[in-house]
Amino acid sequence: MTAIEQIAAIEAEARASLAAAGDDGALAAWQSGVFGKGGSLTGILRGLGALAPEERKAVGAAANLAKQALEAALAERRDALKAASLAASAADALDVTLPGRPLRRGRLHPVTQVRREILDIFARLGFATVEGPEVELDEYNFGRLRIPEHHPARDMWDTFWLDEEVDGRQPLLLRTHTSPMQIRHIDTHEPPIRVAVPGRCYRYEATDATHEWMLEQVELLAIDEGLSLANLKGTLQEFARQMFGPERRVLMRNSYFPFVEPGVELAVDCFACPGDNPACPVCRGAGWLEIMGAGMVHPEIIAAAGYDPERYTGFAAGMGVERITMLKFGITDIRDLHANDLRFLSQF
Ligand code: FA5
Repeated sequence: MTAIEQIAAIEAEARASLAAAGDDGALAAWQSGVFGKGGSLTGILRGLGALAPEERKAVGAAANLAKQALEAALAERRDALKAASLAASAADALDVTLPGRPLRRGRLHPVTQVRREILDIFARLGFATVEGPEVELDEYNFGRLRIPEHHPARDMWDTFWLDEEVDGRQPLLLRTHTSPMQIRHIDTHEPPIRVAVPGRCYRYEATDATHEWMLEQVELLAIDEGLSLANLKGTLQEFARQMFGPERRVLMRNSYFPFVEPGVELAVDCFACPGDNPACPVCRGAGWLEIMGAGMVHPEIIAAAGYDPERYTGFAAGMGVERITMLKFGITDIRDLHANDLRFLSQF
């Protein structure tokens, strides 16, 4: 084999082993195997001196060409390995530039928003918030509110009854209003009393645009010396002003509830019609939507709790939170509130 053939063989062999070198360590070993002290190409270059002058020129030129070509091949291989390793680490790396998936923000149910607003207004007027049981004794829901068994006023509040008993006491029912908390509260607290009682109530009701079988109420109870109907009226007017704004008209007219004397109800002018449309689902042409019953606490209830009704008087009110929500947001059908349709609920 001539020296030129030998150089070609070394180059071919070096190119093959370079292609097999897969990391920096292998590249360094290859480099010293070719260009190092005892390297294959170094051996040829070293032997040049022993050659005849004309042969030395040709072999030297071929050896230098081979050296340059192998150096270029090494640089190329190093770049290729680097690019491959970058691509591999990018493949399993976290791409921090990818935009996140947006979180859908929830919101409070419109009835919750309005309940909180009602309680905030009454808190500013000095009423503390307290709560009572939804499963109630007949005695508190009716009896002690002066609605004895077989009294026609029971027809106003038909409900769901339970077979269970609590501490041997029966009958139990789902409360029809928050008024039983009037009795529970005066039994356990001394005047002056000023409380607001939010909570769910249940009625055996034929539902329509303004009636549901489950409703929320907020009960108000104030007992003190010297309270009169004027205090009730002032409190409710201030509530209506803060809740609905000064431009909305409020009507107070007399009504009957066995546990108050005198009894009134509060209505707000209809938002859904000019007040004269008999087909209006909200007011049926009456022009007003009733939002609460109220009145002066019956003296017999104050006396039954152990207080002198000549000295202590009080007022109470029970308002429908869904009805107030309807007025507040212009909702024409109460049944939409608990139908759980997000397309409806997310508007408020
Ligand atoms: C009562 O429940 C009395 N406890 C209110 C009361 C309290 C009077 C204290 C005197 C003193 P009434 O049944 O009218 O009264 O209901 C009161 C309010 O609850 C109504 O004005 C109305 O806003 C709301 N409401 C009553 N029934 C329903 C119903 N089925 N669906 C939605 N809201 C109702």
